Amino acid sequence: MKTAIITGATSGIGEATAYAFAEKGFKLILTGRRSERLNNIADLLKGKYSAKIITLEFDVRDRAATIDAINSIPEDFKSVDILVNNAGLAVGLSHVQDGDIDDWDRMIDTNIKGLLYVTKAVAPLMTVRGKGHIVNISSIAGREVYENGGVYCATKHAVDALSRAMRIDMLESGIKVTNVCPGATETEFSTVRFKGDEEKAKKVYEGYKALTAKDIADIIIYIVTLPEHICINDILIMPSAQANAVKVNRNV
Ligand code: NDP
Ligand code: 8X3
Repeated sequence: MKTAIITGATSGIGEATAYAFAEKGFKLILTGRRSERLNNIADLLKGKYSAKIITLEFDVRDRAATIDAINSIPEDFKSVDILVNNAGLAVGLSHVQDGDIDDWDRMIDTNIKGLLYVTKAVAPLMTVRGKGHIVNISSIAGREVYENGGVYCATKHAVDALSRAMRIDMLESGIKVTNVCPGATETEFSTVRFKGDEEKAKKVYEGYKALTAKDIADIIIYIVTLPEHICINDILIMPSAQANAVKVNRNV
């Protein structure tokens, strides 16, 4: 039975990935800041799939809390096979010259530094066994830049660069690295970007069929259950109605 850690498992892609992994019989370590949600999801999955699950509540921006949480993983969950570095967010939309520096800090600290802290803490659990698979959630925003999204796009370009770097650095430790780039996926992402404005968030997904969190989770399951000798290095998944980061056909 394989063991997976999923960061940001309290909603969206992370939560859907937790469901998909539990259905396949993985042992799970689910993480996030909202402990009530984490525990509810864990209870549901234990009930539905008899899944073996522990939850770790921490903020990936907090270096000490991240290290402590990973170090607290009990012995019977320590043989980690898969890390899904999913926790992340966009906050605000603005031209760089008008940007809110607190928003920049939240994005950079979560999407880049948080991903690095988690990776650094988890990697020894893989290197000691000479195998593992890290799945980093980047974005179409890691492939393109768009107006008003500069800092978020920069963080996701950094995830792309780190995925490529990790693939080189971890090759001889037997660790596979996959960079997953979703296009528009309907989750809490836009509500967070618009700081709780649900009306604005809803408009992002109007007039076309966006991806669902489950669509991405199903692809992650495919990626991590391929034979050991195969690694999907990089994958870009878009809704059929989306051509690039900004061009969406809203008349479908
Ligand atoms: P959601 O807002 O639904 O989920 C984000 C998750 O990240 C939550 O579980 C949240 O948990 C967690 N998270 C955020 N900040 C922190 C933090 N500081 N510490 C720990 N956990 C944190 O959005 P998505 O599911 O859409 O986002 C998941 C990933 O997918 C992100 O990296 C995002 O950039 C990426 N992505 C999303 C796309 C989209 O269109 N939705 C497209 C491309 C990429 P909690 O608040 O409980 O801590
Ligand atoms: C989320 C997708 O296009 O809003 O990463 O940047 S986008």
